Amino acid sequence: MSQFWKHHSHRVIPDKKNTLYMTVTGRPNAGKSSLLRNVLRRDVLDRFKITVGKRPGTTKRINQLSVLGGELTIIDFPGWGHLSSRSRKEKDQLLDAMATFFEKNGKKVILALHVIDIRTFRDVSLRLEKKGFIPIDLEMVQFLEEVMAKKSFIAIVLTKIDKFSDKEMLERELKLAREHLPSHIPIFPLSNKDKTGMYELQGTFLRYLRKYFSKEKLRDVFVFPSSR
Ligand SMILES: Nc1nc2c(ncn2[C@@H]2O[C@H](COP(=O)(O)OP(=O)(O)O)[C@@H](O)[C@H]2O)c(=O)[nH]1
Ligand SMILES: [Mg+2]
Repeated sequence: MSQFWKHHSHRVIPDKKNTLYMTVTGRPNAGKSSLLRNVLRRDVLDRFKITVGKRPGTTKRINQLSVLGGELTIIDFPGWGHLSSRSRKEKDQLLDAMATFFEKNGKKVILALHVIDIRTFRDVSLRLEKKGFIPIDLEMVQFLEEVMAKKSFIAIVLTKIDKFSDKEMLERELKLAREHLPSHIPIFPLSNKDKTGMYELQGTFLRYLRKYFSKEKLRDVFVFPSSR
């Protein structure tokens, strides 16, 4: 267990018995809620209080949604990373709740998507790395790997690729991210806006979820790329 997460394991998210979990994590504004809006069916979204925000930290609470007759629980974690002293307590409480949840239920998390805004990668990760800190995104991914079962699926989603009008610049940022993220974890660059790259992510995680649930059942919850 990395030092960082050791300090954050007190608060408890109510546990549910006999459910598997799909989690979405990432800094505020990374595009977590937008991603869920793209992969979940509309009627499912209507039950899930997902807000997509312009301001960082819009999703303040931990949103949980029970699907597939209670067999799968989808969790949209709020972002963390506000360092202002006013929100520090809130941030600590959130990290506590997340760490506690993953330490208790990690083995039941079958699918974890960690979301990073590709535009912030260079700044946030590399600046920290230069100062001798492990970037928090990297730390989160390592933490997920530690607590989840070996056969579970972890992916890193790099969002907002549509923001690059210069394709060479995008390629450079993606290359940089690939060099700094663990090479054994699949990376999906995509746009929540124009849906570029969405198909690859959906295809991969839906194929994975079919190990647990029938295609018919999954169709009740997730958008299948072909049915768009
Ligand atoms: N252009 C663009 N904007 C995005 C993308 N993903 C998210 N956004 C925008 O980024 C902001 C934060 O998104 P949100 O999903 O609420 O982030 P969250 O805090 O991680 O849940 C919103 O204004 C979204 O519309 C993307 O791939 N491309
Ligand atoms: Mg959100």
